[in-house]
Amino acid sequence: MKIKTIVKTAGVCAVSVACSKTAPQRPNIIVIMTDDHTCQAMSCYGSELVQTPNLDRLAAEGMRMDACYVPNAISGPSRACILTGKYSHVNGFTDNSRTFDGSQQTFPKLLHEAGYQTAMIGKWHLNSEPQGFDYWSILEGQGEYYSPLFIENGTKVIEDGYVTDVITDKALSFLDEADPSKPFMMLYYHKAPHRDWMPAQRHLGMNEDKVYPEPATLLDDYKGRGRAAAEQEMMIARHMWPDWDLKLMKPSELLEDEADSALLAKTGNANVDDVSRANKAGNGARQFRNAFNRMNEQEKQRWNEAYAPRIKEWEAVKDSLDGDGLTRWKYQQYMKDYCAVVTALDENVGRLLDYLEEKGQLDNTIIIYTSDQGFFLGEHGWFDKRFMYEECQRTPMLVRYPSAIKAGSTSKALAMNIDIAPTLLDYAGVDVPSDIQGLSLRPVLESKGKAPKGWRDAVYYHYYEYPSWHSVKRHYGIRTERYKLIHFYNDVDEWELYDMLSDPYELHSVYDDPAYADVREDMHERLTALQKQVGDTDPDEKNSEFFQGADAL
Ligand code: SGN
Ligand code: CA
Repeated sequence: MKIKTIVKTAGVCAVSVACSKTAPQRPNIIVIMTDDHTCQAMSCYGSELVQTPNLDRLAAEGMRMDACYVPNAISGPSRACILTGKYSHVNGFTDNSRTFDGSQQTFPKLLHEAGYQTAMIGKWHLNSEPQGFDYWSILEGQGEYYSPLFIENGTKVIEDGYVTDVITDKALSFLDEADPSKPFMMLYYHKAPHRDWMPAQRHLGMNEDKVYPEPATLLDDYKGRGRAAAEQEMMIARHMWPDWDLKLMKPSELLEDEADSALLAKTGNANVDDVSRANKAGNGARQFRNAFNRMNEQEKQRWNEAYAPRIKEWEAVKDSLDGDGLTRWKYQQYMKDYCAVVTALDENVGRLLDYLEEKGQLDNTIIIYTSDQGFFLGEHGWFDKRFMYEECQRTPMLVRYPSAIKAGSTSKALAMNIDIAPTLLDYAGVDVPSDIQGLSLRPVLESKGKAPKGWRDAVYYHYYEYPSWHSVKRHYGIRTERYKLIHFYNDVDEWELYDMLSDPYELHSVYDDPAYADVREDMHERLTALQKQVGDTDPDEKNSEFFQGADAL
């Protein structure tokens, strides 16, 4: 008898006859999340800055989501949204100063209860211990690029090597030891390419001769928008530090400092408490010295050799550069380092894919690739994120699961990172609790990216961390397929409205343009309705109590 193959929804049943007799096989799950990796630095999204062949492979063999948005473009909050499938005002983790209430419902816990082996490896950044995992090994706070300190099932351990490689080593070890009779779910969360973009030894100097294309808005003058865009502190020219960000300290300035070492021994991490505060006062040099001195002698030597030409060039040009020239020069250095860090990331994703393939596990594993939010790579003259502007509200999302998702498909359906939890529960055959606010992406993934009838037609956003790093004012808003309405509040009360079709770079708010009066009214109504739907009513008032202040970071 010829068995008729009905490739239904993958992992549930591939062969109708077999289905009736054997228990359905549940898919393995890997969520790859990077930190501050943006679509503009992925060749599968059309980037000309860097080649990412392994991420491109994920896109070519799966689906590239082109309209995936975060509800709050900053690390801890984004992570909490993913874990819970709920917005920040519901899961309680509104800004990086919060402590995640680990007793609440999360999708890893639900999968664990359903028999999955669960692991969390890499950057966690939620200030409380992970719950719901059989194995966890997390970076402390932001983590370090070299000799990173991990907390592994509660014990601190410093690992030799480069953070992106080490996180992958740990991921592969977990997979090696996993019980083959059960499915696994692994959160494989990178630090890279977070500031201060320190490349791996093998990539030192790899981009030094490159000249990167400049984004159209690199020399933005912030006219046409309100105070928030003008008053932020994330300008490449003014807020990107030569010592920390651009690696311009001379070898003689990098010698280990006794006070720094004592602090390092105490905290095990240069990026917490005292150092972080010192950094705010402008002590990027101290922070970089700490990061640098985590390298061994050979690594330090190679580092110094690699950066010597850049330092020499800086000495020659620094007095003559000002304004636009400074932005341009710094932008080039920023891209050299950021892209080198992305290269290590891409290589390591390749290692993971090769491993799964070799073990015959690639096709029965749902792989999601995303970042905790997008990032500015010079657009508007900026680095960092936080704004509801497109470069960082939008985040990459690739999904590979060949038996359900057509290879090389793309989707314009409005997706959010709170959709990850219900999507994975859905595929694992676990009931999606009714309090989860995201939507299962399964109908989109399984119809070549087409949104089903009744799919969401807008996404909500709310950012809270102000006053703090980079001085991005608190704001909330709504984005529909065409328009974006934003309200900046707290020490300001300003609205912005963008027509993304005629102004994709968000340079001219049309909030006060009479031609947009009807759109403005409609968008206000939609925003109010959406806030009611997601339970974020009266947002200006409620949030005064949320942020604990920059000192709590
Ligand atoms: C650190 C960085 C900031 C960054 C925040 C939050 N400063 O404080 O530039 O915005 O993290 O980033 S640094 O001097 O330590 O590099 S997040 O991705 O973790 O939210
Ligand atoms: Ca981040």
